[in-house]
Amino acid sequence: MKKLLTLVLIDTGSSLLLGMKKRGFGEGRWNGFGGKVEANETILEAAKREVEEEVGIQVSDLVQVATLTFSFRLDESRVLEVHVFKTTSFSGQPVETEEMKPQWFLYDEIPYDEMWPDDRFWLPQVLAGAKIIGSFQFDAPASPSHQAKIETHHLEEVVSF
Ligand code: 8OG
Repeated sequence: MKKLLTLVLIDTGSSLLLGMKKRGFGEGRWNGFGGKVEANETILEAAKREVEEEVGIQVSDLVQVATLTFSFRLDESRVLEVHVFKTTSFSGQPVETEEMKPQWFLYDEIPYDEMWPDDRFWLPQVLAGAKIIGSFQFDAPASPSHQAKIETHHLEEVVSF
């Protein structure tokens, strides 16, 4: 079954707010903020809720910049569809939570080696203003002991969502 997830990039135009994931799926990696869409909410509502829960700020003016689909050869039952949004508007101060430790990174200091391996394929394009539909096939879902490898990927630039 396909699982719907959100990912929010808080972006000033020259730096990006990332969080070090402290627990769960993606632990030990820097990422934007997001998580699962619950049954009673829209994708956009989920995106805003997750940012507030994970880093304590309120975001508005979210613009969708990517839809990324992830599949895993060794676990075909698992397919993730991640809706990625970008915004420059937020209120409040980023705070560390049980889930994430936030830090601002200048664009040329983004720590791709400590991020999901697909991010280096699509994130630079998104930060440069592109909108992307992407799909990535990994060998297996990542676990702390296993660095998942990308086997195939496909990216397409779109005009709008
Ligand atoms: O609820 P949970 O923390 O498990 O949500 C996972 C978060 O990680 C969610 O924001 C979506 C995001 N995510 C993936 N896969 C990938 C990926 O390959 N790259 C990036 N940058 N984020 C991902 O689930």
